[in-house]
Amino acid sequence: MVRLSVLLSLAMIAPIASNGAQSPKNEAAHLSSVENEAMVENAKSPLGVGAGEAAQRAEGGAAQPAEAAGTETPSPTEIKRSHEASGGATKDTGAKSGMVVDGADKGHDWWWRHAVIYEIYPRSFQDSNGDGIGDINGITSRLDYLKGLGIDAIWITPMYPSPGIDYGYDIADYTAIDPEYGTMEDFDRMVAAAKERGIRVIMDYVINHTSDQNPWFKESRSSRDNPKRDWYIWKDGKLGPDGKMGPPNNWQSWFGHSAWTWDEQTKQYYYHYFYVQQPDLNWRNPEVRKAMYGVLEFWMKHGVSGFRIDAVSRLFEDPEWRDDPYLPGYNAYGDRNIRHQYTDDLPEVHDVLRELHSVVAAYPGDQVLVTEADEPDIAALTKMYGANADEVQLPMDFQIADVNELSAVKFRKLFNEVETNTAHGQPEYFFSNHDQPRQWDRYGDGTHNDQIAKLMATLLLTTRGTPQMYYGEEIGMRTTDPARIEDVHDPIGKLGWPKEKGRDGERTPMQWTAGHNAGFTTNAKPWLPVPSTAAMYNVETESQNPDSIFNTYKRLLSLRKSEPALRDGDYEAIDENDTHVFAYLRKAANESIVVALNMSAQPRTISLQQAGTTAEVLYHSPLAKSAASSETLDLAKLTLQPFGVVVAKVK
Ligand SMILES: [Ca+2]
Repeated sequence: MVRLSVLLSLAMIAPIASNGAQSPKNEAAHLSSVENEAMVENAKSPLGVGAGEAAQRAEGGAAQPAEAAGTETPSPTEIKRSHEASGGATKDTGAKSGMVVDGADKGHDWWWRHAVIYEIYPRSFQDSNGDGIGDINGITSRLDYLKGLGIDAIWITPMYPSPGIDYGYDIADYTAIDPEYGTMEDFDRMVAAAKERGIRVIMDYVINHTSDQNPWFKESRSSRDNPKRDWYIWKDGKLGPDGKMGPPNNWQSWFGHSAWTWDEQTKQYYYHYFYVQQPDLNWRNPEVRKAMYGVLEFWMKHGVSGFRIDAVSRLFEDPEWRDDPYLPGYNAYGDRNIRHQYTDDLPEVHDVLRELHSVVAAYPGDQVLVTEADEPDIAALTKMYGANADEVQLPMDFQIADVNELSAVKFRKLFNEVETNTAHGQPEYFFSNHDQPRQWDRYGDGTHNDQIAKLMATLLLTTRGTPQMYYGEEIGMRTTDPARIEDVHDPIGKLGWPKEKGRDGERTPMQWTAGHNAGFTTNAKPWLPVPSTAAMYNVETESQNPDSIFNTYKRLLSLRKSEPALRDGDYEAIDENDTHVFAYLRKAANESIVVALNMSAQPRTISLQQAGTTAEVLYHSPLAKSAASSETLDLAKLTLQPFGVVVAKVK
């Protein structure tokens, strides 16, 4: 689902952002609810079905689970062990203070701990049949490219049948492929071809709501006594002081106005956190859980290796239906500001995450769960791992994604927090995705943007964690908003124009070549226009230039694989008083790699003797005139150019 609060800081960087104007998204972000301390009693609903049982039901019990790419040993829950290094208590002792983390066990080589995940927006990646819309066969045709780049897994945003109100995040059928993107056979072929190349497939799992065109909802709204009535949140209206019937309470939709919509036929309101066409599922109903866990089984049988769970904090609402508290002022939609206290981050979310974990853990292939965890701080993010490492392996770290300025101080603080949090879990880092302006626009200064793109690549690919890239960031794609309201596809942009131009700008077609429509489609009219910058920033052109953004990514991805310290090593910040240069060590048993990132527009000379005396350059940008890779650096006196970076092996 949409990520809105990520735009919170955009206003601060307005001068360099392509669409830096304060937007409804930004203002809505201010409403983002923080943790809710006084929350309802944690009422655990029964799962109602064992994972294995659900697996059998999902496809008549006949199919064997498909082997995922690079499948190793099965991943039963008992493999989870304590994280001794960080002092986490073991499962047996009932960890209360410490946490244990799935994958902390050095004896098992969890693929997702050292994988690089690449997010594909399928509509915009590669069109194979000339209709101007990217598709599954298009992705398959680019798997060699992804393998060559060094990608281990792809997360594909929704390709399920959908009316497209929220571009796929309103799902009408969870176990089918939208004909716009191809067929189930195309999907199976893609997964098999990916597996041959050692690439895993992660599916988007939109869990909070369905489309109003989903047959489940159609049944639910057909009558008050339909068996699926309780699959969604239905409620009588409430008489207001004026004697008129109104919504049950003051809950607001993320997109403005009441979160309740009146249904004339059955004379009740249904609840939707997001659009009117996206009714929320009732996760307190065991049948809903059973059906949604069956969805996981279905895709695992088709060979996927995990799921990215959408908008997970919104799964539950206050069972007492209390009004949310008002905050001062009004939002961009003209509503009074409220805190989403009773509709966000209820503790029962974690019951569901544990259940999801057990469903996928019963399958082979080390299935991974990634969450859209737009948590306000490290403590909230840490909770996503689960007290016994029994929830999510990879919560996406939006804190680091959304620093939105090149600040050595801020990045150091956040990366240090990740190291010292009680779970010491594996973080997932990213800077761009389909919901926010691309990093080129949010972190660029207008003068050194290409060099900054290389610095961001270094930051992403040399820190401890699982990096997630967004298609096109490896060639420096930038946000290109529509020029006219008639051209806008994203409903947010239609609603908010011209202040808010929506998310089309970060979803433009992948730029493969300098030729017609950047090689994305043979159609005269791609679904979104190809930006003019594609003439310079494309895979074909950049491949020829050893110092391009593309070749920087390639080099760093390759180093991440070849250098154990970058692949698996510990992280340790060094020279921590420097306000301009963010420097750190990555340490494995037999090697130590130093990384220094100059986050300022001036040359900086630093001393990193803490790391050692000399170091051999693995990657250096921009390359100093005298320098070549294989150069030996004097760590006592090291000069970095504006936004310059160095990655070097300590001798
Ligand atoms: Ca197509």
